[in-house]
Amino acid sequence: MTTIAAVPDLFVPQVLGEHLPVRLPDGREVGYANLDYAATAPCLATVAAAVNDLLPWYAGVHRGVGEASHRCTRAYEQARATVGDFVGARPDDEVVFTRNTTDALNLLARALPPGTVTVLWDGEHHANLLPWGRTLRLPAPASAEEAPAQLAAALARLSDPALVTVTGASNVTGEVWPVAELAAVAHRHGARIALDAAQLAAHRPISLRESTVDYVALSGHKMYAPFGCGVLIGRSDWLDEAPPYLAGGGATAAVSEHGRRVRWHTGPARHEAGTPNLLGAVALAAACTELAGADRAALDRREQALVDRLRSGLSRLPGVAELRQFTAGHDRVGIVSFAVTGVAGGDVSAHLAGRYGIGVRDGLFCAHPLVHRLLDEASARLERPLGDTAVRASIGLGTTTEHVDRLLTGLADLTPARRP
Ligand code: ALA
Repeated sequence: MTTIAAVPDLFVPQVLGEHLPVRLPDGREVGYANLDYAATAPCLATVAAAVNDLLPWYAGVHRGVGEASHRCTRAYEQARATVGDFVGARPDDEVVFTRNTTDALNLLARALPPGTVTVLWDGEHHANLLPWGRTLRLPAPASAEEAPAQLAAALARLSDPALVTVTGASNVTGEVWPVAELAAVAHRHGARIALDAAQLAAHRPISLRESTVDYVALSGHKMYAPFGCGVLIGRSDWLDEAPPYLAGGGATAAVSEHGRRVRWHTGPARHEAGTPNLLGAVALAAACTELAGADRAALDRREQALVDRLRSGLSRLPGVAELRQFTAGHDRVGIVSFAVTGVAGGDVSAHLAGRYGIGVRDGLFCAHPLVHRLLDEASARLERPLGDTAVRASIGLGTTTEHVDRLLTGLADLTPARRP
C-alpha cells in the first residue's frame, strides 16, 4: 500500500517496478522515479497476473474448437464487455479493439459518412489532429468555459453533417475539457462528438451514457495495461456501414471464388481482421476492473495533492515556467509541462536522469502546434525567452511525494540563481 499525507489510509493499486534500482554515472544507486506516466504507464500487478493466468491456455480466438480456444474466445469477449462497462457504454455501442488511441481515431476517421466535417480546436494532440479529412479548426479558446459557446457558434454556421472531436485531458498540460457540455452543444446542432480519452481514462471515470458522448478512444498502455491494445467504443451505425478498417480473415462473412465478392461482417469483427490481440484485450480489461473497483475519488485527491505540490514547487523556482492553456486554477489531471529559461528541454531531462534517477519526457509531445504556442505564451508571462522544447512530468499510481521533491531539487540546480 502506498500512502501520502493527504489521503493516509487509501488503498492504491500496485504497479510493477515501484522500486527499480538505477545506477547513476557517479556510482550512486537510487530508486527510479518514474514521472512519465503520460507516455506509457507501468503495468498494474493485477494486469500482469491476469495475463500470466491466461498464458498457459493461449490459443486462437474465434478460430479453434478445443478447450484452449474456447477459453481464449470467452476471455476476449468478456474483455470487450468489461471495457465497455468501464466507459459506461450503451447496450448498442460497439467496442472495437485497436492498437492504441491513434489507431482508434484513425478507424473512426475512416468510418465517417461522406461529407462529414470534423470540428476540432487548434492545439489537439497529433492523433486527434491529423487523421481527419475535411476539418473545421476552431481557435483555441481563452478559457475552457468559452469552448461550448464557441462550438455552438461554429456549428450554427455549418450546414454539413459534423463530428466534433475533443481531448478529455491534454497530454501537454493535463487540463480537462468540459466534455459533457460540449456533447450537449454538439447534439443540439445535430452533430456527434468523439472523446480522445488517452490521458483521461486512467485518472477520471468516463460514462458515455451520462456524458452522452458518441465515441471514446483510449489506450491500454496509458492505463497500466501494456501489450499493445487500445479501443474505440461508440455508435454502431457508422462503423457497420464503413469499409472494413483492415481487409482480411475474421472481418469476412463470406468470400466468393477468387475473392471477387466479399460479404463483410457487421459488429466489431468488421474492423478487427487478423488474429486479435487477446493478451492486450485481457490486460486492458484487467486494468479496467482494478480501476473501477478502486476509490477513484480518493485516488484523484491523492493525485491532486501530488500535482499541487509539484506546481507550487515549480512556481517558486526562478526561470521555470509552467505551460498552460487555461487559468492557473483550472482542473487538471496529473500532467505538468514546463520549460527552464536558458536550458533546452533535452538537457533538463538528461540532467534529471543522470544526476537524480528521474524519468520524464522532453520535446513537443506529439502536439507541436500547441507546445510552440504555449512556450511563446509562457515566455511572455515570464518575460524571458524559453527554449524551443519543454519537459513534462506526469504522475500516476506509483508516484510518491519523494519523487516530486526529488524533481524539484534537481530543477533547482538548473535555475538561474544556482547555475555555475
Ligand atoms: N501521446 C503520448 C505522450 O503524450 C505519446 O507522450
